[in-house]
Amino acid sequence: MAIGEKSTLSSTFEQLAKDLDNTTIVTQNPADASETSISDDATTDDESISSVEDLTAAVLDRKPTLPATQADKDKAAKIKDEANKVLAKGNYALAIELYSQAIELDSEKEVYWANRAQAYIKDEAYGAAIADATKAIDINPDYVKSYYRRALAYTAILRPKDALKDFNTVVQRVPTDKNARAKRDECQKIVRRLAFEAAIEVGEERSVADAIDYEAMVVEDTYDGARLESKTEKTASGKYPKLQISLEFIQDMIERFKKGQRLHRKYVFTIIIEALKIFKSEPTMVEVDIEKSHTLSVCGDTHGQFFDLMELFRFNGYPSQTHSYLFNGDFVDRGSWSTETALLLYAYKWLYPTRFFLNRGNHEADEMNKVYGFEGECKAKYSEKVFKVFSESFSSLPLATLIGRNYFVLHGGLFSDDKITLDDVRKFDRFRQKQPGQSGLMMEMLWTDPQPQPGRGPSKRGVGLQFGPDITKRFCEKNGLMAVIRSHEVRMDGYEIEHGGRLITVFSAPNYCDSQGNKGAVINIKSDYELNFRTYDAVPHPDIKPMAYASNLMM
Ligand SMILES: [Mn+2]
Repeated sequence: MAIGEKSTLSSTFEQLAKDLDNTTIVTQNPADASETSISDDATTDDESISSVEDLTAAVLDRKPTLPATQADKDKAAKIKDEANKVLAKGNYALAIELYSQAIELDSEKEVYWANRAQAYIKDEAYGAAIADATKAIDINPDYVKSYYRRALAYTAILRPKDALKDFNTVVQRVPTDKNARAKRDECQKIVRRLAFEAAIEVGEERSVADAIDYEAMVVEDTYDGARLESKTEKTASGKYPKLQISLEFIQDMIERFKKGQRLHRKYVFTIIIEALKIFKSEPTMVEVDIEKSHTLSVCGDTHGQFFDLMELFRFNGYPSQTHSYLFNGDFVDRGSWSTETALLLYAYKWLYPTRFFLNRGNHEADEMNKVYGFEGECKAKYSEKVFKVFSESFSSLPLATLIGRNYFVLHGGLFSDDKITLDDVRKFDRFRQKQPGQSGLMMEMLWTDPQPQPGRGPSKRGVGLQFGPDITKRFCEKNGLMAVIRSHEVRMDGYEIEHGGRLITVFSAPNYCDSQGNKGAVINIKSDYELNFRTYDAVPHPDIKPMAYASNLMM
């Protein structure tokens, strides 16, 4: 894995580490998710789901059926060489398949497990990567690459303490490895910083947004962009001037972003805070019907791929009073135009509050933004305060949208408990917890994935769980739904219809991370509630790589 450029994030970590040299490390608690009942009285037959440890135990328990013959070993070695080539070319799924074949033939060779772990990392199946790396260590504790890969996977699922142990092992065994040492140091800083933030986070909830008086901010005469105009608005306590958004302003904003220009900080704050106010007024599950001659377009992850978002609007139509959009989470992180993407979507939310919708994704969360780029990008292009206000807005985003009582749209998927109904989602108080956390209703809505097998299973990504076609069918029947629409996973065709037609994945970041070669997709729905899929390819963008603002650890 190549070492990334030094991000702005790391200098902050350096400063924090200096500040923290005398701070005692305390145990970090995951975000509080205790108010949901789903973990208490689960009625599923599945005994162990969702933890990386369970997945790992299953892999470790796997015993070879027969000792490998020399012929098996030779064949396995050849398949492994082929898998290495395929992995280098970026075909992760095929690489995983080939390493699996090698493991079938010769299951006691640590390299096959360690290499499959690397392929899983590339495929974002971090839980599976941890399990394989652990198996490789079990076979040969001296094969150092296994610790390094497991550390990367732990980092990716935000378990820096576990990652740190493995990075320490690598540094101890290979003291000359500068890359590993740099990652170890970075990881140590993150662990300290999280401990520090947990320590200063006391009960009192202060709103950064409330403390910002954006109306009073002055836009200098030298600013060459369009300006927001004020209109006098009547309130109970009198008449006040209030900034208004217009289509002209948004069009100018798009042109600025295309040219690599920034928006004035006053407008950045104004747009985020105006959108935040609207999110706060919306229910946890927004319910929309589609009127005659209107269209609602449902999009999946966009991940800061602003130029591809422009392509989507170009061929599918820009948002308007008769063309609604729903963006189903993960519009920030990874792509290096996440601020542009989020600001544009928020501006449309402000302009068309009852026509334009956003669901929260698992990347609209602080810990993800620290690692996958959005926090670094906010600091590089605007300021830390801009990130803080964005973070506050993320905590206010609705978690789901119900379209015409037919389609339940949410970022991840269904739940660990069959008892959960649409009414539970409707009633869920999302403001009681700011972050999705490690368990509970919000985490499951934002993180889970489908699986082809019936029942529930451990998550290959190491967070959440997987649910089968029977789970989806029961949920749809019980709640009177035609289907569940979710995003969260790349699909080569941009979308996939699974679980007998009752589960649809839609993903709108074509050529995800500039490397996956997938199409993007959008679902257009009119008042007949039929689903019409359109797909599109990635378009060229300025020469800035994905993850340019991400933590060095992820590069
Ligand atoms: Mn996601």
